[in-house]
Amino acid sequence: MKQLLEGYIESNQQLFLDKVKEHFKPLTIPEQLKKSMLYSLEAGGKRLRPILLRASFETYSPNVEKTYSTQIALEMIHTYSLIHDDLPAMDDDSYRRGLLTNHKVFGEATAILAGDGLLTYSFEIIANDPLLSEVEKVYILRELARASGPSGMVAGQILDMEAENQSVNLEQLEKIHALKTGELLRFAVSAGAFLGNATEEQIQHLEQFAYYLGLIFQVQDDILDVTGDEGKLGKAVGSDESNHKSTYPKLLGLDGAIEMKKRYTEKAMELLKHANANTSRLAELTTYFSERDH
Ligand code: GRG
Repeated sequence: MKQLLEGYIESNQQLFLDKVKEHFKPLTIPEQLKKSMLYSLEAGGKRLRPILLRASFETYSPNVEKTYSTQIALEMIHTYSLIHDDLPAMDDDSYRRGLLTNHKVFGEATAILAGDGLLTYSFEIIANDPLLSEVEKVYILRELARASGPSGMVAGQILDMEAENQSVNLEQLEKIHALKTGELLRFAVSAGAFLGNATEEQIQHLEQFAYYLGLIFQVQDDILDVTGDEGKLGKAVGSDESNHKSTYPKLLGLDGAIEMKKRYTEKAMELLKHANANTSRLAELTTYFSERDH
């Protein structure tokens, strides 16, 4: 079962990279900007958001070609957010996805512009997709803007910054993560279901599931900071980043964080059970999110 899921994830990663090349090859933009955008976009990464979108689509419909532009746009926005998050003005990180961060290679000004380019080009890619109807384009563009913008991920980022060195309770921590990381995951699930012709009711149901999936993703991220290789090497306890941020293990202890992840997973699985569709792929991905080791 695990191998089948990994094969599914890997084949989509390869397809994803092929499609990225198709979209960037004809693009006539300043060479350094293109290099900087592609450096981060092709730098690896698990491509969890694209696979989630695809799995949600396939819950309702088989014709996945229709999802590629939205998969790419979503990952481009995620990548822009990581480039900007790594800048000295934000988290000031030197490494990401095992490589030097974008600003360490191209300089701060180019990294900012690469992020801006990824963000805006993502919308152009969707608007130009001949496989999407006008109604689908408007829906996807609006929902992507909402999830990534000042009511979504950007709001989560500023709340996270404001919470630095403050004591934060569980409710506040959940709010930060539901916005900062959860909104793009929610978009992945709802956009996939919408393009697959799910009903409004089915989409709303899956959005509730995606809320818990986002929290599972984040609590596991925090757990890995303590127990994974980076944690063992001291990132979780020694670095500036780890000391000023609120995390589940800091708030609840490691065992409490693991228990919380279990509760979120139960909620997510329960919601999937009542989704009125074959949600087995989404259930497998939920387990994968909860048990991932990097
Ligand atoms: C700069 C507007 C703006 C937003 C940044 C998402 C984010 C908001 C910052 C990332 C900070 C961070 C490390 C959050 C923890 C959760 C997270 C999003 C991890 C990275 O996502 P993965 O694990 O990364 O999917 P890969 O590299 O696999 O794509």
